[in-house]
Amino acid sequence: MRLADDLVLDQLHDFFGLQTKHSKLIIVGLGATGLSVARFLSHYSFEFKLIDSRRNPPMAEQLSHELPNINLITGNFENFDFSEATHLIVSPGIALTPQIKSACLKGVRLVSDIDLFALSTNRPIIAITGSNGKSTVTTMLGEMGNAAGKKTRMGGNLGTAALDLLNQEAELYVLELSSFQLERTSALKAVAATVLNLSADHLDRHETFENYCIEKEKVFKGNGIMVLNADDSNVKSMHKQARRCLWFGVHQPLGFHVETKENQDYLVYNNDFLMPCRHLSLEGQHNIANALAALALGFAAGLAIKPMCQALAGFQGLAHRMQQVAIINGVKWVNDSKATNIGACIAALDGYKDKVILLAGGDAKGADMNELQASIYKKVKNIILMGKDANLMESALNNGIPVYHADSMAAAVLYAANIAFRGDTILLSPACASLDQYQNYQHRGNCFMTAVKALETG
Ligand code: UMA
Ligand code: ADP
Repeated sequence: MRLADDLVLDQLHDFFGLQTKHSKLIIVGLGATGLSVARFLSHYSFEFKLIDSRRNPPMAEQLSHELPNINLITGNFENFDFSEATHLIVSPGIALTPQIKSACLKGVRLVSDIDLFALSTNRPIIAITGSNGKSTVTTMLGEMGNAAGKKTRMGGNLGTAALDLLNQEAELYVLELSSFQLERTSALKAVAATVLNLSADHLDRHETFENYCIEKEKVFKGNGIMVLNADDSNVKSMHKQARRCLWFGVHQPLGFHVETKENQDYLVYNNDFLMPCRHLSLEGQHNIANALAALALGFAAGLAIKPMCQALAGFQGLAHRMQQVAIINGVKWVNDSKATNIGACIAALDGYKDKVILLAGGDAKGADMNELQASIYKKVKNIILMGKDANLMESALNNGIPVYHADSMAAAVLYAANIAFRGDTILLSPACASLDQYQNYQHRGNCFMTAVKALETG
């Protein structure tokens, strides 16, 4: 639900000193976030400019259609004077450049779309971050909330910009938040929040793993319940004695965890056996961790356990995450294109008993590829590399596993098909971002699936 307009304006004023008559705002970036902020600020009659470094920003046409009077400036930011603003709303895809930081040092306030969202609703917010599993857990919780009788809206980094979720009917919001969004957010007040897990990602933006963890920890701003992964030492160290905290973990008997009874594994909370793990449609230990996290967050937000378990049992998973694409001549093809970092690729490989043929590579985003070595050594029999950092990956692996370099997805799929035997699994789990060769991870996954389907028909 959206608060009444005068209440929202009061909150914006109290928290950020925003005033419709006096504040000068600049929205930086015209993607999904920029457009949602432009709609929001227009609704409250704020004066603002919109800038984007690209000549033709993706939402320019939509903006001119919806808000034809907005001043959009395109082109390089280098000579742009950010200090002419009182407030900057910088889209998550844009790093905080020295010019932006220097404007902030001069007193310009940084506000995020997530801040604006948090100050515009009094409905509970569940906030989810982590290196991997965010979209899966956010979607699980969306379904759980609705099953438990609360009109639940989910979005944020998942896809729909947070401000576009605001509506009168919503009773619960579930937000997936990235380190980029959290970096510039200060007004979040989730009733329950989690960092699902931490492994190196986006180091090209955050420079060090420590910086990245500091940004992730901002999801716990406010006084809500902290939902913490007992299996992850970096997450565990975020525990604060003074705060209410709920634990989850596959390997630790704390809070929401796993126990075996009569040879069957169950999801358990304290001493209550909630549901057998085999009732989950999703495979892999990491998805058991995701289910436990979702239960803990829903419980913290007051959702009833029974409908949450029913929703979990019916949850079929998202495309491009360990998605079985086809079985051709007894060979299983799996699309895990969303594995855009090392942690996701390791989780995928660790879920297999037998060795697989792995398709990997792309943009490593500054990550140390050596961390993949152990899992690849144990679980991969052939590796096919593609993309910008293929050579970097090969030199980091250096473990005697046969490597083949492919210059296209079609060539990679064809090669994999030729070396596979009946009973093998061929897994696309790139451990890298896709943007060096594709529009996004969906595009990469679709190219993989098209190439696999071509084998079937050809
Ligand atoms: N860009 C420019 N110049 C500009 C503005 C943007 O070159 O002036 C580039 C950015 O560097 C980036 C791209 O445009 O490569 C998109 O940036 P953006 O901030 O405009 O993106 P939005 O369209 O607003 O989408 C953002 C999130 N994107 C990013 O953080 C990069 C979306 O997450 C999110 O769904 C959306 O807000 C709504 O909340 C996507 C994502 O890739 C899925 N997230 C990263 C991830 O999951 O790893 C963090
Ligand atoms: P995110 O939104 O954080 O990127 P997704 O749910 O989209 O997370 O999954 C991204 C990738 O991470 C997929 O390859 C998926 O198989 C893998 N994954 C999902 N949950 C986990 C987890 N808990 N730990 C490690 N990897 C995971």
